[in-house]
Amino acid sequence: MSSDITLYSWSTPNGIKASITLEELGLSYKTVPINIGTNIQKEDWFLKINPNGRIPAITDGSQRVFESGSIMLYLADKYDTDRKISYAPGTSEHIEQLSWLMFQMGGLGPMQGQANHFRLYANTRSDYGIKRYIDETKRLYEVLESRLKESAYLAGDKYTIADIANYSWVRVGPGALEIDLSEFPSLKKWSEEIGKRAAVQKGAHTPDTGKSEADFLELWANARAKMDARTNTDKN
Ligand SMILES: N[C@@H](CCC(=O)N[C@@H](CS)C(=O)NCC(=O)O)C(=O)O
Repeated sequence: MSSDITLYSWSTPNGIKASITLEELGLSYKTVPINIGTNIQKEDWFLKINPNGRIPAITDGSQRVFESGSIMLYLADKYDTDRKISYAPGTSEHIEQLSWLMFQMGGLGPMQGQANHFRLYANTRSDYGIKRYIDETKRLYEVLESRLKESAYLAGDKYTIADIANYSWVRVGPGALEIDLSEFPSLKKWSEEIGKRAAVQKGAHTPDTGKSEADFLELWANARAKMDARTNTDKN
C-alpha cells in the first residue's frame, strides 16, 4: 500500500518495533537512518519530530508520531483495516493487546534497557545494578512464559503488535545478556516462530547498519569481557 510515511530509526529493539510493523502491514515508506551513536537524535530538526530525542519516530504527511508504542497503535488504527496484526477496538482481545503492549513499554523495554546498560555499556561496574536489572528482566520473561503457556500469542490466538513489541526485546536477551531461553520454553518457541517471519527479518534490519548478527554477538561478548575485567564499584 502506498503511503506518505517516513521512518526515522536505527535497528535497535525499540526501533525495529516500528519497522517490523510497517513491513507486516506491507506499507511503502521512506527510511531516514538515525545513527544514535552520533547523536543526530538530539539535533533541533529531529526534536521537532520527537521532542524526546530518541528513535523511532515517524511522520505520515504532516502528522508526527513518536514513542514506539504509539507508532504501532497509530499504524494499526489507520492502516490495519483487515486486522492482520491487531484486534478490533471493542473486543476483549483488543484490551489484552493493549495490556501486553503497555507491559512491554512500561516494563520489559525499560528494565532490559537498564540491564543492557549496566552489563554492557556503563563506564563503571556495578554488580548491584547488573543483578537487579537482569533479575527483573528474567522475572518479566517468566510473566511472558506463563501467558504463552496458555495462549499461542500474547493477546489471543493471533499474532499482533503486542507480540512484535515484546519480541523485539526478547530476541536480544540471549546474545546481549546471556539469558538462556530454554528456561522459558514457550517463550523460546514463540520467539523462534516470530523470528522466521519475512516481515520480521526485513524489519529487524531496517535501516541496514551494515552489522550482522555475528557482529553483534562479538560486540556484546567484548563489552561483557571489558565489564568483567573492571573492579566492582558498589559501596556498602
Ligand atoms: N520509550 C521510547 C524509548 C526509545 C529509546 O530509548 N530509543 C533508544 C534506542 S532503543 C534511543 O533512541 N537511544 C538514544 C538516546 O537515548 O539518545 C520508545 O519506545 O520509543
